Amino acid sequence: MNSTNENVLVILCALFFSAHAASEGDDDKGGPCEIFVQDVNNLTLNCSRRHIDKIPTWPATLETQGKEDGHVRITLFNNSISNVTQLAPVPGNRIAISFKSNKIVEIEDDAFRNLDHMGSYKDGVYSDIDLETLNLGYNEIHSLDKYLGLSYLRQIDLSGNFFLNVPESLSLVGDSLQYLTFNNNPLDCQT
Ligand SMILES: *[C@@H]1O[C@H](CO)[C@@H](O)[C@H](O)[C@H]1NC(C)=O
Ligand SMILES: *[C@@H]1O[C@H](CO)[C@@H](O)[C@H](O)[C@H]1NC(C)=O
Ligand SMILES: *[C@@H]1O[C@H](CO)[C@@H](O)[C@H](O)[C@H]1NC(C)=O
Ligand SMILES: CC(=O)N[C@H]1CO[C@H](CO)[C@@H](O)[C@@H]1O
Repeated sequence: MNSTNENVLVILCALFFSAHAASEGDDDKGGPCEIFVQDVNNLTLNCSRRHIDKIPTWPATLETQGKEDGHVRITLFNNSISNVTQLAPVPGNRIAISFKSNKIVEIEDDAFRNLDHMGSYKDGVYSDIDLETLNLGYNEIHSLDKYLGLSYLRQIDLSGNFFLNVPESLSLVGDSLQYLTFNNNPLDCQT
């Protein structure tokens, strides 16, 4: 009886430690995101539901799988990221990013510098990378800095945040912006 119980315990412990070791091993292979190549022009970086609270580094193999003029979709849906710090460059020139359902309070001034035409300046030329779609829905954002300078943004989703008014910084992307989603904010209609 006792020895059976001990054996069960030993087996349970062995299972627990091997599962633990396996998940640590995955992290070592290049961060929490998975790459999906739909076709030569479209790549998705799935960083959704990874229990991460910081902007991750991209998998090391991304560099070789992307295409300079391809579309890249990055999804960070349903994590607990609170601070959007600078994202690493991605190989591609039309970028869409979703941060939907995180805990974002703060977006650093240089967060999207590596993904924006005007921000990303290397060897004397501006890059061809354009961040076109940005989903910041269902976070805890009160304001958007005017320094973001997203020169080619076409779509932004700011729904489900804590905005009291439509951020002035959006006028800076007025030329390119085509779709703004802004429902479910505590808009102060007096002002
Ligand atoms: C794949 O890329 C092409 C442009 O090369 C684009 O028209 C198409 O919508 C993309 N498909 C997906 C699923 O993103
Ligand atoms: C992304 O990964 C998460 C976690 O593994 C999974 O639940 C989700 O279905 C994936 N999304 C896509 C579009 O593959
Ligand atoms: C966000 O991250 C930056 C860079 O690591 C740091 O300087 C800043 O204080 C952070 N902000 C918050 C609200 O944690
Ligand atoms: C919007 C959404 O899908 N939220 C889910 C995110 O993940 C947590 C668990 O980590 C769920 O409880 C939420 O419902």
